[in-house]
Amino acid sequence: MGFPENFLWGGATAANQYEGGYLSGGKGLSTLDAITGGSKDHPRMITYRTKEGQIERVNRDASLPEGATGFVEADQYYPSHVATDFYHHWQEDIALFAEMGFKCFRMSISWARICPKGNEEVNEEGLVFYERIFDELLKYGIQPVVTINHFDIPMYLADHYDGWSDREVIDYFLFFCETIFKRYKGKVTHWMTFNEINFLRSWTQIGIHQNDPQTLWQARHHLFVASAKAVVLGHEIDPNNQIGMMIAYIPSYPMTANPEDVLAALQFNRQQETFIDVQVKGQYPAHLLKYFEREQIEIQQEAEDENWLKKGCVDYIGFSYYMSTAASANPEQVKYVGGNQQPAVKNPYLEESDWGWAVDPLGLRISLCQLYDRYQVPLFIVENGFGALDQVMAEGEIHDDYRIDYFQKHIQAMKDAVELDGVDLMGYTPWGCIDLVSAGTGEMKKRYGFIYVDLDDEGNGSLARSRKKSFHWYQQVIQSNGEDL
Ligand code: P53
Repeated sequence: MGFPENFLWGGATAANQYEGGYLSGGKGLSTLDAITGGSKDHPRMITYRTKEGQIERVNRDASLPEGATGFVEADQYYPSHVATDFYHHWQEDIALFAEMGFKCFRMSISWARICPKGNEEVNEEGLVFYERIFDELLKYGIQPVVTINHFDIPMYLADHYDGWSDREVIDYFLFFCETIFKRYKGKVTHWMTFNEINFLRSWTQIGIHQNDPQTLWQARHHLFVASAKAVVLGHEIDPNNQIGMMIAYIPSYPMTANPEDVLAALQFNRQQETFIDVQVKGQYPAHLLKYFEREQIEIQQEAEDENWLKKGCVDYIGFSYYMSTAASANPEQVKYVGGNQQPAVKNPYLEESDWGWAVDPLGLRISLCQLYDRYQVPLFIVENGFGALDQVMAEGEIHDDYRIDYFQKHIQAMKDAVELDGVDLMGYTPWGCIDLVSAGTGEMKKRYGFIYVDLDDEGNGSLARSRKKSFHWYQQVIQSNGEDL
């Protein structure tokens, strides 16, 4: 009973939110380097230069006008530039992960650090940077779990191409994949292609200049083909490679037993499951093809694309789980946007974090069941966690009991799914195991870590690391293989 012996306990991070060193060691600019800090009520802004040379800003979810170029201003604060400085603290941080007993560590490789312009020019210093990190992890028996692309694209590809809506970007991406698969062969065997592929929709994430449905679905088609080709290539280079997909999973419940609400929830959930259908079953679901027909969306495909999608099915489903949501057929009710979700209904049965994310541990068991019943491939929870304000006490300690409570309940739900429902679960990597910059708001004060980093929303702080109460708690969870919660 309990978790399997080889269960991958660990933690998760992403380059743009953790690494920093944004222009060090030969790294090129990434789109996310041009996005300012923000807050729950003030969206992050993309800064760009117009054709006339003027500097403008738009909401980060918007797309850029044609010809605009992502731009970094001297007097603005861009949290990705230093982030929480893994670039200079990697040895210290990995030692802390080892102390917690991590079996794996999820991180992403910055595409612009390996290919500064996103094209076939390779930055050897960047390759060496990650190589040292992988060696250091392996020294402690920690398996690297690598997200190939987490929420950004080299700025050059966004400026000189139309980001992912341009088919040529597929080949540039595959060149990047080939470079890292070959270089890290034997060191990294766990990979996933695109982080939260269902959330990619803006200039910062995929470099597109408009985000109408036609452009967006064309870009998504290219992402699917690129992901499938990467899976095939990764298996060819090393048959030991396990290559997964990654989706943000926010299950929706019908607000009432009214069948119309049930249908609304089904339609909400489909929007996410579509992305799994393509990557696990290797084809577009029927309802999506009907949607294309109705909306007159025409995807430009090449003859072999269909075959690639079939051949490049993933080995596992990686997903993030933070919250659930509710759906109603009544448009009056569908106004509320909890956290960073799409329009939905507030669930009166659940409490929310300070950022409006509905806390729902049982929803994790429900998600695991839904996904496993439907797809029958191994699952990997690659993000879960509680973004909260932490208070540093006089002696420097942080009593984050609210975080322990969140994890205790979610790990119990995950355990039930394994023990009672028979779900095949590979591992669990809580998000931001060390404090890092929030993707949604760019804040530091929205913290997820077991390890505290001294840095505030304006970039002040010593970057010193310290152990929170949850650090010791998680250490004991791992040591007991999830028995001692
Ligand atoms: P932050 C929204 C909802 C669910 C997952 O998010 C999300 C987001 C994006 O805001 O993204 C993932 O930092 C993502 C991470 C991100 C993490 O969730 O907004 O993969 O990069 O940091 C938490 O609190």
